[in-house]
Amino acid sequence: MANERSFVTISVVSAQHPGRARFEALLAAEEKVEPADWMPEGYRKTLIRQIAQHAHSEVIGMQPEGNWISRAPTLKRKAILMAKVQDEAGHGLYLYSAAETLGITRDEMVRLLHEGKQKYSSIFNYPTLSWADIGCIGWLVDGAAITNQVMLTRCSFGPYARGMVRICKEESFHQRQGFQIMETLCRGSAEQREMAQDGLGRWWWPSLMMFGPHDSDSTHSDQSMAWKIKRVSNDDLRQQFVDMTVPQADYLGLTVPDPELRWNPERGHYDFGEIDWDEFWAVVRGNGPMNRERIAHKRAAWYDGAWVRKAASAYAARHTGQVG
Ligand code: FAQ
Repeated sequence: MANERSFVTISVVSAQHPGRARFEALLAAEEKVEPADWMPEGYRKTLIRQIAQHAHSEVIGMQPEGNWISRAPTLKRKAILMAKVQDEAGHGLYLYSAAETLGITRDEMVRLLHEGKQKYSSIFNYPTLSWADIGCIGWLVDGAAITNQVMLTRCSFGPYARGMVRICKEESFHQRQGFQIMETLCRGSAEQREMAQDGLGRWWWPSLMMFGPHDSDSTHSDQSMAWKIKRVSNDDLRQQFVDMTVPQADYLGLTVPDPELRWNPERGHYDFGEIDWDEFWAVVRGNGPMNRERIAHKRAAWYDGAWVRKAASAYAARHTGQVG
């Protein structure tokens, strides 16, 4: 009985933590929660999960485009692609830094990724088979990423929201360069138009999958929306992306590979077909076309680069007076 009473006391105390009222007031006032503020443990864990997954996506996302740097069709395209891929590395670094403010280290996040305990976006498990795929990644993948990330600039957690502002600016340049590659191909030879159409055919559905499962199947959405981490639901964002992108495909003269796609004047939105959720979950669980290669490459780069990290931290330690 004594034990039961002390349990009740502890629960009441933790439910009434003095920081909770301030946390809830910050959310209600649309102000930012900062790392030093009290926050519920679930809020902290959700942010670590999402930000780490986002950071890993940016870093693994360098691989499909990196595959074409040595084969870009002109020097100008090569320079643009190199800059874009480096931007993605930078996005990963901003995001790892934002997650570190929540009490996890970057080494720990990388370890969890390598052990398959943290995820990265399904989209990066598809191969880049032609130059048009580089156009499709910029146009569709960066387009989907921006659609998702604009709402994250209003995320309740300050470091994530601020990181997103800068990332969105860079992603819009990425989206434009991808669209321009598609435009060039679509105005080119019959073979180039065919390449562009083939790219759209392969990247359309995986791009729609980036937004995650239907709202009714989403594990985290309700709580994340209540905490103002996510501000728009998976299905609403997916609809926004379809509504934005279909007119762009029409402008390019390309056919979206969905026989059910049509404008619905009553809804004021495009209706579209059902995603192959078996494929989505297979990719998320590690069985997509490129999952094994992506992680093997990531792990190899981490281990091959160990000497660089060691040298850099020895240099930093020396210059901050932490050694000899
Ligand atoms: N892939 O309950 P929900 C980019 C998982 S950045 C893999 O709805 P949540 C830039 C989800 O984690 C692209 N897994 O989850 C670039 C959860 O599993 P868990 C990355 C997915 O978190 C461009 C389960 O399914 N962007 O592209 C996916 O509320 C070009 C249930 O799902 C971000 O990460 C998926 N697509 O909503 C870079 C944005 N979808 O964790 C290079 C930030 C869902 O319980 C080149 N993240 N899952 O084991 C988000 O907004 C959210 O995390 C969602 C998912 C919307 C992705």
